[in-house]
Amino acid sequence: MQKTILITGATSGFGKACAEIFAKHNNNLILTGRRSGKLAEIAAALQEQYGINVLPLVFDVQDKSACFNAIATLPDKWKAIDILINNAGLALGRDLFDEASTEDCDTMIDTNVKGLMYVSKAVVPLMQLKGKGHIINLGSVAGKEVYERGNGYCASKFAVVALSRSMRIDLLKHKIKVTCINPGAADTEFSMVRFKGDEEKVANIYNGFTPLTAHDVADVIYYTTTLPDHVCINDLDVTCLAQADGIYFFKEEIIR
Ligand code: NDP
Ligand code: 8X3
Repeated sequence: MQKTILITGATSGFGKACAEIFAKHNNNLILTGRRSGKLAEIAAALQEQYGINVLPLVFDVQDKSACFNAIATLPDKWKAIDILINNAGLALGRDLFDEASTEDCDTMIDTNVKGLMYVSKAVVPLMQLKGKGHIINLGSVAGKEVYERGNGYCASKFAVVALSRSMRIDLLKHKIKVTCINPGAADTEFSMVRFKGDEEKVANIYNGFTPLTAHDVADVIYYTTTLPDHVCINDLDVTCLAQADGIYFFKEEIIR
């Protein structure tokens, strides 16, 4: 059955790969992000390749009224959202707590936690009207274990894991599933954003091991949405072979 999937942060990485796999399986997509050019390009390419409908929406998830307005003004035919993928997010910096930028920390909390909450709170009433739904939150292994210099980012992802658990309990009676996917190191634009375009720092991050790709994670996410109505994957850690969890990494030298 053709579904409507809303994916935040669909201009790169996991969000873009999710858009591709859900499009390939003939679903209609609402794709969001801040980079309007990239979003329009991705939307046009998926529509052409798979013959599905794509609605691109440009807004910053940190902006509460923009989030609620984007969902409130959806054309009627786009309101029946089956699956929400709360993927938009970022890390900024990898500094000791006493040296880390307070502004970076604000941005991570505002995006990863508050943005996820705003979009979910805007979409849940539409799922309640349908009598079912599925919300997928992108947590992280950084939301399960803290690591040195992870402070603000780890805090934001611990919050995503906690919020997912709490949403799952509260939304149970509405037949809304809540899945928290917790990836380990994945080679996307994530590190370039985290290190603010410092190519030298980013160059060695994935040396000595094979990281996850965006498609690895999107495949797992897609799988969690294909199960029978009564079956829920609630919380799932996904790492590459070199990584046991948020701390233990095996490569030529231990990096944490
Ligand atoms: P990317 O940087 O490749 O993609 C991030 C996406 O989020 C982009 O589409 C970006 O779009 C969007 N985004 C960021 N900030 C905002 C904002 N304020 N408003 C709207 N959209 C925003 O990273 P990943 O695909 O790797 O990351 C996706 C999610 O997965 C994040 O939540 C991240 O924390 C998490 N994660 C990543 C891991 C990794 O190692 N890569 C591992 C574990 C979790 P735009 O810039 O156009 O707004
Ligand atoms: C991103 C993975 O290990 O850089 O969430 O924190 S990690």
